[in-house]
Amino acid sequence: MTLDRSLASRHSRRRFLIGGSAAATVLSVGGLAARGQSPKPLPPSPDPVAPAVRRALLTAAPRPMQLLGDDRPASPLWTFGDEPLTVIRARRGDTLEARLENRLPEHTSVHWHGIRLPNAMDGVPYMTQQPVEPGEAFDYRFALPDTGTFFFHPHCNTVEQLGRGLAGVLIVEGDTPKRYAADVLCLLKDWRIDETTGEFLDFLTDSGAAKAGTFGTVRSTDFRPTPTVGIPAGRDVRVRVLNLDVTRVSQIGVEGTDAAVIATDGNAVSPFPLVDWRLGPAMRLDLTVRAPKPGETARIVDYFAKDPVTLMTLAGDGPVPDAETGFDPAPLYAPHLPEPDLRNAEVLPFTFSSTAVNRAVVAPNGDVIDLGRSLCLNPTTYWAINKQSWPERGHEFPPPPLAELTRGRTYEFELRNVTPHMHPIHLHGHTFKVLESNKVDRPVHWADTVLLTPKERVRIAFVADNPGRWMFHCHIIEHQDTGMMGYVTVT
Ligand SMILES: [Cu+2]
Repeated sequence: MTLDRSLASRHSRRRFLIGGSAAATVLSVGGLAARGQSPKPLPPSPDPVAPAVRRALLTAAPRPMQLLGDDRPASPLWTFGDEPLTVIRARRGDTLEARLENRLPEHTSVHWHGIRLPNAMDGVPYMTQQPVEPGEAFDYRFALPDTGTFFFHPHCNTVEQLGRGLAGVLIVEGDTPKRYAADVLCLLKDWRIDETTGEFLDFLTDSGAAKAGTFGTVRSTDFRPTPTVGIPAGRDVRVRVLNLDVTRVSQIGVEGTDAAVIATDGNAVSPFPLVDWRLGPAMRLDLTVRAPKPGETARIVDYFAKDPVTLMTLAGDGPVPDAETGFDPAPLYAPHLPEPDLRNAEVLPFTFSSTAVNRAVVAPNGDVIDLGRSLCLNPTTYWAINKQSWPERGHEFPPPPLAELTRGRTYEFELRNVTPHMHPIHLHGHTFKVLESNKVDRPVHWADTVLLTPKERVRIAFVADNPGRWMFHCHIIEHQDTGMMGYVTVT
């Protein structure tokens, strides 16, 4: 298959964004080029061979690090290990045993974003486990049913804990029929730091929380400012782009070489040319990129600005291969996910809105909840799902579920964003199919997080096959922390 980049659609999109129109009425985010081709079926995934137990120790602790450079003051990061980024690699079918040791001054937990795991391992304090107090430990143990690019992070006071860097990447291998010449991480994260002192600024501001979120002051890719990464010249490499920021939506493109999308949120799609793809917080995009010739460079960019922002420079290293071939991204193995039965699906509407009035968080006895203790929320709410704000009464007193789902049944969620802001909506414990939108042209794809643009309606579908109480929330963390969160039950 030879991919032909859609220059026409790129130009029309670029024209569209001039003037910084973040809320463009019609968006071209990669689907246009895909439309012309009927997607080829992906090769079936082989069964795992010799599954193993993978062990990881996650010691959550304050670790000052020099984010701004060697000659600049250190910032008080919180991390899971001595390196700024902890990466766990395993294979599909393996069992992950991860011990969390909490050496932070407050309680925490680990949520494994996108992993279809048992509810008790989902890492949501009060909902699926007791919070892990300072000095305590918790053992996570679960099988890894899916290949792909995942990550993990706390699920309480997330705006600060993730804001200070507490996150890691989980790569589940076994999805490549053909080895790539390199496997590159491109992890996007902003930092709210005072560049003079290195100290963190307020993680949550009322003005940000009530609107698009509070943006970082310093951007980074792989914890560095705009890194240059050498890749084997003239070969096809895999690039795993992860948006681990708490706020910023990026619009990913590649300039200077060919690139194709091969997976969304870790789930394989029939490769299609990357024009650009909006990546909200928590979303991932796997790309195949043709490495430039020796001495030449290409760039991974964010188009969500007046001028494209370079996120990473890719430099062609070493000799060109003897037999040069055209760019032909090999598809990954097909995902192993239950196919929704759309003809018999129950349709449930979910409306994402702002709240009419900001409310204090009140306990059943009328007391205002002591937020210093629960640390899971902000005292005011700005957002709601189906007019219900989380939490009305704190994580310790969960509200009723947004929906009660019957195990084994297919559900179609109609997600309606009635706000003028973007919301990346995440469902725990399940992977859903993004079917269609009234505004954005995307190919049908699997995801665990879908970006709702202003006034957008999106239909998603999935089989509710995983019993438990599953959080359903916006992944702009200030929105999550100020009301845009709920849960569904599967019984
Ligand atoms: Cu939101």
